[in-house]
Amino acid sequence: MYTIYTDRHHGHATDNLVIDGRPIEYRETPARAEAILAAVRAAQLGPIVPPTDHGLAPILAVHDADFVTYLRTAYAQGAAYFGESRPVIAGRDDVTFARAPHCPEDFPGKRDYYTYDYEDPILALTWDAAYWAAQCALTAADYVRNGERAVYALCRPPGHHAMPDQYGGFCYLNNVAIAARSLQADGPVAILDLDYHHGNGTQAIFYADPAALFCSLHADPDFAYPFFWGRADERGAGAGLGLNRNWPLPVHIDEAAYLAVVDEALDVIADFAPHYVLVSLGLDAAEGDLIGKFHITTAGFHEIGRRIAALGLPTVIVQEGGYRIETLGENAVAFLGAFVTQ
Ligand code: Q9C
Ligand code: ZN
Repeated sequence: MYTIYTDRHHGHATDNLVIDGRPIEYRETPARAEAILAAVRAAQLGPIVPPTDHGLAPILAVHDADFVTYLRTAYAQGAAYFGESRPVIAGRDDVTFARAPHCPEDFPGKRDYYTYDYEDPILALTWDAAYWAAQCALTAADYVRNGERAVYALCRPPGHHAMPDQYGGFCYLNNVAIAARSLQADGPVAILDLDYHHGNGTQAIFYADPAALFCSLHADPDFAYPFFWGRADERGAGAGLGLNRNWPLPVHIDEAAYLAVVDEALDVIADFAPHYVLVSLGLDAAEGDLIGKFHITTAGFHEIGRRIAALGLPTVIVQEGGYRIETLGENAVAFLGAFVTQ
């Protein structure tokens, strides 16, 4: 199995994030991707190759142009506005909020318009990292389009919380959505989101799209980020009505119950008969995760992978969350290995 990876993500890193005077431990770190990379390499899963550059067009097929322009220029705009270079970040921890009706002209207004929460820094190289993460997903899509059974995009930063025109939840560009949109040229796609958190960005992007089925298993948003999205009655709209499926789960669900829900989602996907499957692989559903509270074991991740692989469809696997560095690598390899052995 090919793994698509670039070290361009290293630039998106901070060890002294301060919000409202309080230091925040930002768990979306370079060490996450490095731990997975080392495990993929040690397990000899297959070639590890860099992304090719597809330019901005496939990104603009998902995200609004003004939002992309903002992401590209936010750091410089902030430096110009404040007269010094420093991370661009809104003010409060762990809050999501309703969107303002229009984009203000002045920088602090713009800054808060283009995000829906308050804990993600834009650093000097954040755009660069996000851009290349999207290119990783696009390159994985190319391989699968050209006949590979399954390909893994080791994306960082993650993407599934990124909306068409707002970032949040550690996500700036929606990598899986960008890959999915490019694959839709060949036919309908299904996206299965296994991250502990609801994939609200991906849901929003494909909500009314009749050529994309979105299925998400996640912690009940009554108790978990992103709070305002992910309920079972969010079923899609217009021509996409019925093609958005959410399974909000109890925050301490056990593995057997979780696997039964995976089967439900796979039945829905099989009925849809997509050309391609894309998996948002959040490893924060793992036992002992520092943010997620599920209890999926390493063996459980292999079993989930095995059941998805049994669909027999060409599959793009895109890395999302996962914050327990010690077990990220073995869980990723357990999941991915299920696609290699058949
Ligand atoms: N103060 C992904 O897993 N809230 N994003 C964390 C810590 C945000 C997770 C709470 C969680 C976002 C891709
Ligand atoms: Zn997550």
